[in-house]
Amino acid sequence: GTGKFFVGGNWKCNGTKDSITKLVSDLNSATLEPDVDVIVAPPFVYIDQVKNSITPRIEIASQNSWTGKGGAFTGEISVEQLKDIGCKWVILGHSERRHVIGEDDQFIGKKAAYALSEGLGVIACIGELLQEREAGKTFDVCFQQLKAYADAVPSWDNIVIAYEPVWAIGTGKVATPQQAQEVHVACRDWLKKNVSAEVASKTRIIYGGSVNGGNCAELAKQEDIDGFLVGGASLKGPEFATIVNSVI
Ligand code: G2H
Repeated sequence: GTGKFFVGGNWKCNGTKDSITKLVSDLNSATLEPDVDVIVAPPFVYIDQVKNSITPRIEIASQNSWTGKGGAFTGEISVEQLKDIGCKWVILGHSERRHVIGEDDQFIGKKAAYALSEGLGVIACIGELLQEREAGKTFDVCFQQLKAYADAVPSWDNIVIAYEPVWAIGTGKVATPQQAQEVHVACRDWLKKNVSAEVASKTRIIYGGSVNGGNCAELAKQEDIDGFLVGGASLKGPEFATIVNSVI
């Protein structure tokens, strides 16, 4: 793998004050391998609660951020506000935002550039739809999404790429370790050709899509899988700890 293993828990639009109190307490009592960056991304409204109760061993991400400074943008949350309540990271370009909400590459690139300029780390998601995979367009789609980030950001120092094939998200249908590895290698190669050899060798590429306690170990063995972005299984403390501890 490349760099420090990175495991993010994307809680999506799940949880209540009570269920999150329980999840945080389970995470606080879990044994986590020291050599792993561990991040959780609660829904906005619970970030403050989580930040005030979770072990400092685990950093907080938001699941979205606005493209610029706050102001008259009803319903949006600014990067400055996220920093103010203790976020260190933001997940951007998640397939649910691309395909359910309708965010496009340019909009996502703008958000990434602004978040980075303010010092947040960006978990930059990419990934193909099932029909794109079946049409043999997986690499094209991933490269186009990578290019949108590359065109927008001044530096890759604070970016982790999350490859999440859309057909594997929340479906229980995980990519095989070989399928994931193949795309991770292709993305690294794209970075080498289009950004720099240094960025290609330093940027962590994590996998997301139905990762769980049972399949994480095989995926983690792949040379170019540098961690995971976990949805459903991150809502269970002990299982999330198992995934964190799958670091080789
Ligand atoms: C992919 C993943 C986390 P899940 O979206 O971002 O979710 O593990 O539930 O497929």
